[in-house]
Amino acid sequence: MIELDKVIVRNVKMELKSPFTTSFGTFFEKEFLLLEAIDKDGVSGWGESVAFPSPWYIEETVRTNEHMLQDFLLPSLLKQPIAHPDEVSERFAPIRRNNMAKSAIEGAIWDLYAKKNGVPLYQALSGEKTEIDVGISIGIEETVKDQLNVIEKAVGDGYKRIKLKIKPGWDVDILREVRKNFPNTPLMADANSAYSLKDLEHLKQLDEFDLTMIEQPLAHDDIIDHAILQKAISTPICLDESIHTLEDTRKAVEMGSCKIINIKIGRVGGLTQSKKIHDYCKEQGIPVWCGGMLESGVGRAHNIALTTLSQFILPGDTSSSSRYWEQDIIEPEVIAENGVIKVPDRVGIGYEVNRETIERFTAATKIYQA
Ligand code: OSB
Ligand code: MG
Repeated sequence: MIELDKVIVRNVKMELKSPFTTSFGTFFEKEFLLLEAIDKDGVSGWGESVAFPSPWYIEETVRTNEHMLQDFLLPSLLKQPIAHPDEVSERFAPIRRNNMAKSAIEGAIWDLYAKKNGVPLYQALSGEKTEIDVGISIGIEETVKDQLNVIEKAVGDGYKRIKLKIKPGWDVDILREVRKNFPNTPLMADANSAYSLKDLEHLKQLDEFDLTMIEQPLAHDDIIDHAILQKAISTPICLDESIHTLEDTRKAVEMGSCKIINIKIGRVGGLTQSKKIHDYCKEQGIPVWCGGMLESGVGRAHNIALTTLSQFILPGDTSSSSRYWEQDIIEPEVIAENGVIKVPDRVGIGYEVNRETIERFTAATKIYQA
């Protein structure tokens, strides 16, 4: 039984080493909620909300997450114990969407559960791999030269694939230039919903670059137009923003809207739902990979644990801590060496949180008592 004593919700701000630009805007720093669930025996489990301060990626924000946690999600967990983390998403089922808020506390409960059972989180999830292959997501730079330099460093670091952010006006020409300089590097592009079917002829030009996939070219809430686009291009489409549930996944796969799924734990409401989507994709022969949201070490640790499941065939976005942070909030920090992360075998998320560092980065703290 997991009987919670309290949940501490910290509002954390971490400086990014350098700005990160997508089709929808630029991140200069990372503000997020860090959750610590403490049970009656004093054991702590850690979770991270991947909601950003502004709703430009999907609709959730740091503040909507605070609201949902405070008024709905935490009260339902604090008043009644649970036997297994799978029950968290069941208990949250009457509450529509708000998946990032749900996932933040569910992740903390999974960590707590694994610690209480004396096992690493990846084993609690039935993960199989002891090391995972990872890629890197690279933001839009101001000049072609800058973009090529950043890619060159990432290739030198050994990442297994390079993901480039694209947008109208920064797509075909830059990809041609990148391909010319890196003819054999596994390359993909992420549009973060910057196009529509009006751009269909334009997007066909991407087929010449041998991309492993194009991620979320069309609207954040679309699966219909993506099916039309997928029929017109040979580059596999991967859906990110459009996938919030197993049902979204089933519909996208059945309609032929994509050939690959990006699973982000926060976007789909937690690890239990991520596993369900993973299992369905495995049955269907659809490759999956784990997306990133500029996470701190706690979120990274959850991504690593999930990626140990067998259908995570393609390298994900979980790069080294040092790709974004001067100092991460976990110890040791996450290290990808030649594009490989060794899965930690300590209990729970497998990394120690550094409470002093967390304290330094915390702007506000709220405590919710059972
Ligand atoms: O679409 O995958 C995305 C970052 C912020 C918002 C959306 C996305 C991303 C990334 C970064 O691509 C991935 C990472 O390194 O964490
Ligand atoms: Mg994406």
